[in-house]
Amino acid sequence: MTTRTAYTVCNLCDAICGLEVTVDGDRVAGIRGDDADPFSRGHLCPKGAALGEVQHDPDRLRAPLRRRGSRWEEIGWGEALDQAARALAHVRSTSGPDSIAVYLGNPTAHSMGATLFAIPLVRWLGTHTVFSANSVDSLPRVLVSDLLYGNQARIPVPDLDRTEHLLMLGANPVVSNGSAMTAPGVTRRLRELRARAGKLVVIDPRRTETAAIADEHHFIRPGGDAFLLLGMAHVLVTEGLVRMGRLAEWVDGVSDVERLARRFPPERVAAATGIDPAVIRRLARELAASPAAAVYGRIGTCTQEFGTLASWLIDVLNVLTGNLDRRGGAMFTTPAVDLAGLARWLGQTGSFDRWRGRASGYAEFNGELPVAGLAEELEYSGPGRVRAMLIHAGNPVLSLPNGPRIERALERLEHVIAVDFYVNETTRHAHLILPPPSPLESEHYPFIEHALAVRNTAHYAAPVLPKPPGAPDDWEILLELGVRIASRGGFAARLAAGAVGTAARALGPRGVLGALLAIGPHGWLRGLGRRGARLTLGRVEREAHGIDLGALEPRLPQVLDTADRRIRLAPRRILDDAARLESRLVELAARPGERAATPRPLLLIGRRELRSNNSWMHNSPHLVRGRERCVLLMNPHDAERRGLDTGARARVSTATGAIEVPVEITLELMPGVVSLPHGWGHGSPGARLSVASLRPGVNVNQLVDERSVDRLSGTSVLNGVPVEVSAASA
Ligand SMILES: Nc1nc2c(c(=O)[nH]1)N[C@H]1C(S)=C(S)[C@@H](COP(=O)(O)OP(=O)(O)OC[C@H]3O[C@@H](n4cnc5c(=O)[nH]c(N)nc54)[C@H](O)[C@@H]3O)O[C@H]1N2
Ligand SMILES: Nc1nc2c(c(=O)[nH]1)N[C@H]1C(S)=C(S)[C@@H](COP(=O)(O)OP(=O)(O)OC[C@H]3O[C@@H](n4cnc5c(=O)[nH]c(N)nc54)[C@H](O)[C@@H]3O)O[C@H]1N2
Ligand code: SF4
Ligand SMILES: [Mo]
Repeated sequence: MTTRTAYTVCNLCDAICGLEVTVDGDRVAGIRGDDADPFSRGHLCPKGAALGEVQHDPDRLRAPLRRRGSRWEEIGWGEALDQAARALAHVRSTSGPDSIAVYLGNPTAHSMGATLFAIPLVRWLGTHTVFSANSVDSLPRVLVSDLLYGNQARIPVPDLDRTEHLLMLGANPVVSNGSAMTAPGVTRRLRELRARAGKLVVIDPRRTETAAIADEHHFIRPGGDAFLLLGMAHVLVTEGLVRMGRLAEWVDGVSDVERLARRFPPERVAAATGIDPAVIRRLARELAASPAAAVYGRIGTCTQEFGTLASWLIDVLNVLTGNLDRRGGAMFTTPAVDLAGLARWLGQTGSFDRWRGRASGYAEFNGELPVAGLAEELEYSGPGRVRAMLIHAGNPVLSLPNGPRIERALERLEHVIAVDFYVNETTRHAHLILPPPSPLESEHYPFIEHALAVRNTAHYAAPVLPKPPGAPDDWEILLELGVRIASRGGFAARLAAGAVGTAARALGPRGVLGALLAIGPHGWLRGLGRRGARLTLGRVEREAHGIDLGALEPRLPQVLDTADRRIRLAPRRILDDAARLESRLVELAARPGERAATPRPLLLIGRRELRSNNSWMHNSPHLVRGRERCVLLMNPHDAERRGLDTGARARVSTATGAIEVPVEITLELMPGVVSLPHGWGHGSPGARLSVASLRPGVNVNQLVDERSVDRLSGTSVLNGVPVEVSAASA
């Protein structure tokens, strides 16, 4: 058998590690981190190492499946695409575009082809009933970028390798490998920060793996970040520590922010955070004193009651301390493919509240509705009600709030079409499943991750293994669906579909990449290419380990896409939302029992695990072996009061649902807070996940009230969910 070595870039998370894959014939014999990758320098985590198991997983689908009653039959690609297109075209022409619902899941954004082809397909379908993982993830973050900088894709990233002081809230990169901060080998980078005498401060209701390697960790009451950050802003404002430096020239609204901050002294917000006022003051002074500091937040600051306010205040602190766009601060990237620039050029820098969900009433963002309204929109029974759904790379039954209600709504649809390679908790309700190639059978160029990376790099990878003969790529599935739906229209539509289809097939994602690289900031078409690093598709393809394009560079004011090219630090919508903070303080003052550092009732937060990837890698034997991971973490004080011991089973309930899980008692958890991971709850009848079903875990999203949102953005509250916990009856 011939053995060869191939190089690729892992697309499972934001870290984009280079992988060295050893292939024996058509089998993956081993996967290592690619030492020659200038960015990831050999880093690898257990998920990347498990890609071989995904490749050879007998449960992974290689051909389309059509449901026949309670059975599945394998069918050919031509027939499958025709049937899917016929169903969608019929629903669209008889009930209107909104009667087709769409969900785009997390892996859509990690797929080179789907990134380029999914949005155009959805736009072209013309439906308003569109949802994505964004509203359980980064929506507050992108909304703040839209409001402040005029472009949702301009997201400041901590200049991790040069910062002297990192204040991190609601993120656990040692486990998640970094998110909206592409930094492969992030643990090493954080250790290097400390080794150069920098300081890492972590704010989290759990003493996380990241907190364990930090200089300082402070427990925070879930949902308390906006209070903490406002308290810190208060200190900056009242102690004369606002030093914006060169930023002052471009920032509007500072006095509005100052006025707001003055109302929230640390002593007033302390109870809502569980953090001592003296500590809040010191955190602010130390942030201000550092010559190069960054404030950074992620899932814990986004998917909570005050998600937009907290995300906004992170940028506010970076601006007030002069750290935005400063070396070692929070910087904008200069990626080889300039998505934000492209968005500006296309006039797609972001939109908010142009219309509302017809059943749920939630505000639109970017032509999408928040998933908080998904079940309601599916259940809507008025004219143009939803009859069909296209689910791309998503498992909403496990991933979204009140999964069981979504599941019931799916069961009632006439056509559910899933682009996915597993029959899982969601796709078991599909009528057709169209499986894309595996990650090792796909080409990669991490457009989005490059745009959020702590260094500018470019990494293209050709497929490591051939896909099954005749099988389309993920992007081809999306393209062919569109072309086939369009071809069912009149003569002109057929003609246009034919032309667009031919051009798009000829170009493909690689062709688009070539064009985007050429016109990008490092591209050969830009006369002023940086330091000779002129990129062509050919060069990017040849350099199999990826190309380093240097450290982040200051980008203001060019990156501002507001009409007047200024930063709008105090958008009206956000200032108005601050009223909610006031009323929460009043509420807490009226109920002193809740005020202390120990929340009552218990507040549930989420957790990620190194060997788990959202809802879909639990069918890998290597990842699920060892100790049980779907357990409820609980502080000894709270456990004891409920008569619970490690290993006991607890019943966790809310008004939305109840589950039973094993308990693990640990001092890691702030008293009054409990933690469960998401993405579990396998073992549904009809799913084909033979490994995952042996250790199914439970679906935490059965507990989450889908109507509980950050009021401003519509983002689901996944952290800080009030729960009752008791010993499970035998
Ligand atoms: N309670 C709670 N819920 C959460 C979270 C939380 O912290 N707490 N986190 C939320 C977050 S941040 C996210 S991003 C979501 C993720 O939730 P989802 O959007 O559902 O995404 P995944 O669970 O990653 O994967 C979904 C599906 O994609 C398929 N898939 C994998 N790769 C590909 C591919 O290349 N192409 C196609 N077509 N399919 C593919 C998998 O088989 C799987 O069925 O979960 C959210 N849900
Ligand atoms: N191994 C692994 N890696 C992953 C994933 C995975 O499933 N597994 N998922 C990927 C995805 S889709 C994403 S979006 C990223 C997410 O990347 P991260 O945001 O870094 O990941 P989390 O572990 O969810 O970290 C959120 C932290 O917020 C804390 N927290 C909860 N509530 C609050 C609060 O109110 N305030 C504060 N300050 N903290 C709070 C939690 O305890 C947790 O430590 O990870 C990605 N990487
Ligand atoms: S850290 Fe992320 S990108 Fe790197 S190997 Fe693990 S899953 Fe893949
Ligand atoms: Mo995510």
